[in-house]
Amino acid sequence: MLSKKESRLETLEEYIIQNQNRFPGATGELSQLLRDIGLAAKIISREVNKAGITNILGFDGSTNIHGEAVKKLDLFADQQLISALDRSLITCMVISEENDGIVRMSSKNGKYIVYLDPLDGSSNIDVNVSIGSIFSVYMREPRYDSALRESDALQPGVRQVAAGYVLYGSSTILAYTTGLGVSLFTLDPSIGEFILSDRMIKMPDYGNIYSINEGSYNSWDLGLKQYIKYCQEEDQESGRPYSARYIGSMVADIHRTLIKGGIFIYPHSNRYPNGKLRLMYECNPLSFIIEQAGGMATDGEKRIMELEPTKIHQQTPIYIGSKKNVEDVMKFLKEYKSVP
Ligand code: P6P
Repeated sequence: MLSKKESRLETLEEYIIQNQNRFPGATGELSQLLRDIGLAAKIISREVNKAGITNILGFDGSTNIHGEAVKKLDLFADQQLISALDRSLITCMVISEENDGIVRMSSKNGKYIVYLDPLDGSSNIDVNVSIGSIFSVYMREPRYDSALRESDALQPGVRQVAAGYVLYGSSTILAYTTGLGVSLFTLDPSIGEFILSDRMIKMPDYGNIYSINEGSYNSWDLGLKQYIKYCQEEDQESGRPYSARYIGSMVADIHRTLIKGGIFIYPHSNRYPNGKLRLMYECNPLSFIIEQAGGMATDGEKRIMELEPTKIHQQTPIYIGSKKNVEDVMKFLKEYKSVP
């Protein structure tokens, strides 16, 4: 939390402008894009927080490209974020979990490409568990023609120029990074502003929480089974047994990991041979945030942000969190890799 002397209210807009001045030659367009996302987040937060009393809960009858029933709030969030980004004409295309292909924006010449998971964890909407929005921003590659192609969007996570999430929980929190550290903002609904609550946050190097859906235990690699067994053993010096925490909403699980340390794992399994979580609009942006806060994110072998994407909706296993915890699980995966 901010010290007393820093308690002067600093809004997201003020902070973005100040941050922009740290980029020589900044045009202010990325700042505008981040403000657009902040505006959409306020509108989504209002709907999420009153969803129980309007008829926006439940399903709208359609399914997304993954065959998942789309909830009304998913659609609302998708529409709010896309229209907010479209208005400032600096984004040329959006890729969203809720849309099959690329969404072409009004301006074909916008310099940014934005990936969105408009409302991640939507299976939790109807049971009032925290959900989140995730965004990831790339520069459009200068090319010989102005035609927009899906391939323009297939860039590794290390090329992100900004990324972040909004967590709609007991309060609404926005976290973002442009590569100069991670800052957190808490929405004050009484004034409709995101207020700076943590500047340049650093996560614990080591934590005693592990987060994984143990329902898929039987299809885990032996190394992962051995690591979880290690987490559950008594060892006071290392703070084991760890606590198990799993919300089933990635933004909420990652936010807890950012604040308290530990590790979040979504491995490959029989049901999800390539992992369930999406590389481009879940794993890359959240890995950017965690790395900027001093943590680590891999697919069990390689750094998430160095994976070369081949499809905009591709999935990947992910091991993400405090550096020491991720290093520990990778040791187990490597040690037991050749064991049948
Ligand atoms: P499971 C939510 O549907 C989500 O995409 C992530 O937010 C979350 O981490 C994961 O899936 C939960 O998946 O298989 O544990 O229900």
